[in-house]
Amino acid sequence: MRDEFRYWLPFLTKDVPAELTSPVDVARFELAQALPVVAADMKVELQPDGTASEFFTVRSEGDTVTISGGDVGVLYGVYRVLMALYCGEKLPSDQTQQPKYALRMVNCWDNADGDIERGYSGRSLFFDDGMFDYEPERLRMMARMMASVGLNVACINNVNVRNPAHRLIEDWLPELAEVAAIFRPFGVKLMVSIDYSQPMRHGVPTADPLDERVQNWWNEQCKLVYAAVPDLVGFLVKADSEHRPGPFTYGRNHAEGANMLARALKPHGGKLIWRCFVYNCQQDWRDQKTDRPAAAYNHYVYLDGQFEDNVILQVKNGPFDFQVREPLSPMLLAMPKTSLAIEWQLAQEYTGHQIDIYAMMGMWQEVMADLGSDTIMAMAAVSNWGDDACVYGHPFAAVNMFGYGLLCWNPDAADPEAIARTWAKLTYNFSKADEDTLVDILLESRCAYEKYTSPLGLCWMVTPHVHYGASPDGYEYTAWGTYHRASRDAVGIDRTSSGTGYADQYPAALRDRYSNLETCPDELKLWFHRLRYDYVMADGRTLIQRIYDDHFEGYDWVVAAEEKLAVLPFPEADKALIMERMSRQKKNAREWCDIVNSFFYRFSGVEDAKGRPLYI
Ligand code: GCV
Repeated sequence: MRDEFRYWLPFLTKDVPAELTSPVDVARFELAQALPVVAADMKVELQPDGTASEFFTVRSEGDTVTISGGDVGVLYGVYRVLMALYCGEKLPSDQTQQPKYALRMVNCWDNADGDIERGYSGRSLFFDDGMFDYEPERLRMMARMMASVGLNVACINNVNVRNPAHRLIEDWLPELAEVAAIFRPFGVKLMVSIDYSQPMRHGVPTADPLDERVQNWWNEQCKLVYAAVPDLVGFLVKADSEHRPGPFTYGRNHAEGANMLARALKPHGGKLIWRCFVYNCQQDWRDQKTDRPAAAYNHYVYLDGQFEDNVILQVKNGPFDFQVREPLSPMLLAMPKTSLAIEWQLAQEYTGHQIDIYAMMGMWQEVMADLGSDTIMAMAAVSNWGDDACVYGHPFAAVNMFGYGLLCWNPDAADPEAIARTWAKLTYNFSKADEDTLVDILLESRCAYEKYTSPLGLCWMVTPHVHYGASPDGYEYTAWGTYHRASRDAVGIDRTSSGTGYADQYPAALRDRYSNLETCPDELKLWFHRLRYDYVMADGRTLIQRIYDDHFEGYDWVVAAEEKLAVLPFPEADKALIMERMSRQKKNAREWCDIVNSFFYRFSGVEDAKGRPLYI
């Protein structure tokens, strides 16, 4: 069995032949191989309508099922029906489904040298040694996993476009077209990240978006790109962010910068996905006025309504950078006249590197509850794939890709427990009791990780650059705008109107919830407030005791999870990997617990009420 099949598609045994070029052919192929495995007595009929539409209708009566819909929709329907049958679910008598968002994107941060920025599961599936290098079967498998949960866009290269990745839209267009052809039968279209200063590699002396020579270069380049890949979704751009080039160099704002590219893409039906991860990464840590989370709102909100209609602003879920817990990015609630996409990070950069378990469904649910699913029109997520035998680094990290697909399909129905349970059933098919154990571990994993690392909204206590392991002061005196400002008496930053004012960027209800100490959730208390160590929390514990307790409890959870996982009947290959990762997670949790607790003990001088060891 190919490794990839292990994760939620256990009923597939054969690779999809390269000759199959339409979603309907793929749908028939998948059905033919899987139906005898999942429901040998069932008769399934496909009724594609010949359009590229993504909806599907499932009708079932007795042993007969009909799946109708658009050609891609029928493929989605087949995967859904196969998964439901495998899980023993009753099929609906008549149900139509269609995705909430037209763009359900996976962003790969793959570099042309084969390295993956923030990749924790091996090397690139697309590139090696400065050029395209891929195994078509493996890409087909990735496309298939995407289609099985309704994901439909893959951006194949890193948003930090490092030489020679700019060649993707230049002399590598024939190869790009070949990769697009591999993904196409699965309803997956490609997108590429481009370098804003790309014209300057070709004799244009500037990248000023208002300069005609720049505009002409992009207009001509887009003609070539779309001649090679007519269904390319468009370009993804990281500009003026972390030293990437952008319009600010020329005194232009980001509407002027984005619109220039959007106009070049528009005649071809292309979209411009413009990332809003823009902040001052050369801050003086002594500067208490500049507050990094406020940056994106300040750069973009005043431009609402000024973007071309094929521009989508892609905004990270939180205003910092994929920390273990963050409030919703306020700019997502402040641009009603602009198309917005939310960006998640499946790659566990700050959340355990796919060594520690961290299932993301709970976070999605919380953020979407504050956002409302109609506020945005697309979703993106940084991929957690690589060329490891276990594509996801940790087998359990696969639940994040699986769940992300379901989230994009219908965020209002993306129940964390249902996602975890379905994934567990498809992947391991345990007894109910064992499945419950696994599901509980997945659902609890996020809060456990938060507890032994940086609870209460602390953020940024990771080892600099690597972002795994504890270093409470590692980012404290740096230029990145990442401070907790712990002192002898207190910790945290006042972000209310009496402090940096960041909380005022939210609509009144959220602003008040966060600004008021009583209503601000414990998990974000130190995100929004500076508190003394003897501050008494709602449950009667002091802040310092809560910090100690969380760390010890987080570690204890890991110890208990290891014991529970050790007796679950995982397939051999997974078992070894899971237990190996678990022992690393335990070591990591121990380090975090002791380092952070000692850090605060040294400041506060307060002993742990329960007498557990704190180190001087
Ligand atoms: C792709 C963080 C990461 C970077 C990443 C950046 C981004 O800063 O550490 O590796 O760069 O976010 O999202 O652009």
